[in-house]
Amino acid sequence: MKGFISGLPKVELHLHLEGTLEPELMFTLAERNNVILPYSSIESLKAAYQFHDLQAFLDIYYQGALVLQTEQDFYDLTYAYLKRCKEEHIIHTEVFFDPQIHTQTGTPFDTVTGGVTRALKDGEANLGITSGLIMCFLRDLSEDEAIETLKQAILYKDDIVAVGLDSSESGNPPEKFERVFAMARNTGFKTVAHAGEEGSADYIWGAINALKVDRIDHGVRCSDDPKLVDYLVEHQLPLTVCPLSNVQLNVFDDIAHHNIVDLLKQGVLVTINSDDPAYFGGYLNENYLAVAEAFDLTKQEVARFSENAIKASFLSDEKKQLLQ
Ligand code: ES4
Ligand code: ZN
Repeated sequence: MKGFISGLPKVELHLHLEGTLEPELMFTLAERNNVILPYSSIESLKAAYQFHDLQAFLDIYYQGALVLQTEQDFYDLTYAYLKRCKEEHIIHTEVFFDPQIHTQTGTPFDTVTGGVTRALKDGEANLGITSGLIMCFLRDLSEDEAIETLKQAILYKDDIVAVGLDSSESGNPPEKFERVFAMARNTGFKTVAHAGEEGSADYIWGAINALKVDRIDHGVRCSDDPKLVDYLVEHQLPLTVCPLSNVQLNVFDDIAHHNIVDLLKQGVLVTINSDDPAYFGGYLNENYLAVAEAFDLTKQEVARFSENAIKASFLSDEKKQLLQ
């Protein structure tokens, strides 16, 4: 099974670039940029990676992301992930970035987006990996700040395929961003949103009805509402599920209690993704393997996840057909 999964051509749809910041690169960039980290060694940093919930993780994730400051830093981060994709046989990836983490602390939007897009272009030219870039709004910040960020993204319309919504879910429902998402859709961006990770099934309905999203990120709490599961099946609205992330953040007690295989069997268009692999201890192949082993899946069942990801991607229908 391990060999089958690593050889399987895969598509990743839920990956935060800042969540691929490995401890080694974090220390290198901290030194390069004269940032003082509150950890004396890579080991003590890794020892802090014990998250009891989403907020505990986000606190560490935002702190780590502050070592990223120059265009070259964003290039190096992105290109390191793409090299990892090559090793993992990921042929196409749609990646998130959080420009507001960086603009809030004085790094210009152009520095961030410029470094990321230059690496994505080099990744396609040199490694043959195609990609899409998804700009996320931080949902714990205001609507005005999201609008300001969207205005900057419009100048990169050719490089950004979609906008998304991430960060602290509780108390920040999708409806808060209804107007920004309408503006984004009218400009021609696709839309996605994190919903139903820690938040209830109502947040998933909010992402569907208020934000009119093309995919739901996580969405695992849909199981609490049978009508919602029916809706997801009927409309084949994709969920980008992140199994190891969900276990690390205590969304599920362990992988054997995860609902992804249940959802697959009910006909939901579920996909497997790695979320923040540098923090959650596993890139895409390890997420596939954890699910395959816990549920004793056949190769055919495992391949379904990869077929679903091709379907759920923002690739053109022509390109999807070439991959299927
Ligand atoms: C995230 Cl796991 C998760 N949930 C919400 N927002 C995020 N940003 C980065 N990882
Ligand atoms: Zn995520």
